[in-house]
Amino acid sequence: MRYGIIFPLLILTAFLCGIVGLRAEVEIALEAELAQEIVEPMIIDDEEKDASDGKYIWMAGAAATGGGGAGHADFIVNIPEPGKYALWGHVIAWDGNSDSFWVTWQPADPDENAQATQNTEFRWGVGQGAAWHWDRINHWLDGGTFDREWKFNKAGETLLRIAVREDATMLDAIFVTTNVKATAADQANVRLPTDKDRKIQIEGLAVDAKGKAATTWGSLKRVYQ
Ligand SMILES: [Ca+2]
Ligand SMILES: [Ca+2]
Repeated sequence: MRYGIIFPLLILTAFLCGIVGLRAEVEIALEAELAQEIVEPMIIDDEEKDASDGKYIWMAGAAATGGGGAGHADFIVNIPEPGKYALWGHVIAWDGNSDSFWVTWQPADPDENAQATQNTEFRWGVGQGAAWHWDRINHWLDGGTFDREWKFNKAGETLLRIAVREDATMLDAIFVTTNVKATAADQANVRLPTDKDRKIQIEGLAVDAKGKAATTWGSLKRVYQ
């Protein structure tokens, strides 16, 4: 009789473990200032207090005024499994003149220069706030603002570009997750990069110190051609 109870319990345990295993999300924390390539007038800065690891990126400018439209940061994000992904940014956006970026993530998105095309599919309307806060990357369409998600058919290197739309919008860190359902930062389990995250971000790509960008771009092309 005892075995008659234990055996189903074992099966139930295995089943529950399976469910837990399936629900484990991919989570990658990136420092904005450790992007593989940062093109001016997007720059690394350290004047705004309380940024993760003391630094962030932006196109310097005054709040409440116009300006922007040039410069970007490129991140090679090595995703460990195919599937749908969401992005969160740790940001400061002072006001309505300093609260947007252009975002493309290839190969889910096309190789499109959103600064040139002004395609609203790639326009991120950044949640405003004068202190660092998390904001899920959305697209701010002419008909409304909706959370974005990206679908990748295979694991490997992907290319995330955050490009300046309005100056004075600040980006401190990025959180990558397969949890596309969470609409609030705490639900998404967001975190700022740890020392370990920064180490992975730097060393995970340091295959060839010379011409690192060329190496990674070359491999990106190979993976997705
Ligand atoms: Ca501005
Ligand atoms: Ca930072």
